[in-house]
Amino acid sequence: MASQVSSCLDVQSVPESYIFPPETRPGKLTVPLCKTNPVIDLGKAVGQARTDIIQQISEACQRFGFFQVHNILFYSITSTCLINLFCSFENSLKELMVSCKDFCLHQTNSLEDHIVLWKQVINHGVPECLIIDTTKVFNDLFNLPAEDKVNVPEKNGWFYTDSMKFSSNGVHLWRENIKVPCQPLEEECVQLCPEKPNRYREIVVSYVKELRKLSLRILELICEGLGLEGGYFEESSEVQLLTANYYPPCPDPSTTLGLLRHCDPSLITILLEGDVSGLQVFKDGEWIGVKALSNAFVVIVGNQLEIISNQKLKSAEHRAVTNPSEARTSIATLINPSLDFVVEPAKLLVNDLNPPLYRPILYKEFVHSSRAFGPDTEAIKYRISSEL
Ligand SMILES: O=C(O)CCC(=O)C(=O)O
Repeated sequence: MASQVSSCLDVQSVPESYIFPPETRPGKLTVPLCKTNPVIDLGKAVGQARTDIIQQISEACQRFGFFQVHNILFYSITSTCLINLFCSFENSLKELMVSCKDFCLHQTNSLEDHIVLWKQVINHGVPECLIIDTTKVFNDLFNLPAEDKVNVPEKNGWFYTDSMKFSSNGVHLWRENIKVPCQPLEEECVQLCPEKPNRYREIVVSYVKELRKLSLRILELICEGLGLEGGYFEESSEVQLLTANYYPPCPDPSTTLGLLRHCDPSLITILLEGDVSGLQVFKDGEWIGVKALSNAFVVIVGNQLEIISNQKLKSAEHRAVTNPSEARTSIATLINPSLDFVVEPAKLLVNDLNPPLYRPILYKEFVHSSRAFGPDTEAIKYRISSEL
């Protein structure tokens, strides 16, 4: 990515109002990286190799708690490929059931009890050129002069915030951000795109459509992995939101944060990390870095999925750190319920032995009772356990 510098944060040393107190700041710059996680080719999970692949998946999950996956669902539909599609689907399910075991707070011996927190997806079917174009369009947007990025929400529907607006107890985050509503993708929503950069509307509309398809496919796998009837998440996935972050190079990343620790208020989030790493996930009491991979997505379970699954799925606590040399742009699309949707544990997943851990709540209430979409997006995981 071209090195860009946000005018607001083009500084030689970190201004005091951006320095977090010692207990919140990232401190050490090198955290363990999840770079040794295996890449598993689900397309090979046929015939004799199938057992091997299942074995690799189990080992990966025991050792790393996550893995990267090839061939998740995307084959052209010829009669031969349909068979592959079926096998991949079945194995994707298995993978969803067993992955990220290490991240769960309450471990049990049953694989079915350990479900996905997050994992990276490659061979996801989103055209690479679209990923490149989308990244470029957001880089261009963040590089526009300040007056072109001005936020006029009532008129434009999108929310741009510069770094000065993000604060936690008076400390600013090292990022710029834009939030764009994108589903229901009606004409009105399309018209609400920023006018600049020129190709923004065309590219971002294509991108959110592709990402919606990918999200719904992954949700279908999760649905089946949970043992819920097909289409269970249809009603709870009506809304889609895009949020893009721009983190300029920072003179002292050990004292600053791009984004505070938080869990997503979504059902599911699909994050394009870009080519520059900066995402960290909290695992076993420490932060681990998620290595950025070109053309790969990180799938993050959000709070609503944690509630609906009655905590069989755990939302991942994550944050974004900065780095001294490269600007970083990340693009997340969140699938959310509509505001009037009542979020509650799925009836099929609760019984006398597994009582509901959350009371039903209107999504609107959830959003209002938490800083779900605020500039700080603080960890709201604890809030859903203690206050719902
Ligand atoms: O930039 C990142 O890697 C994380 C972004 C994120 O967590 C968010 O936008 O909610």
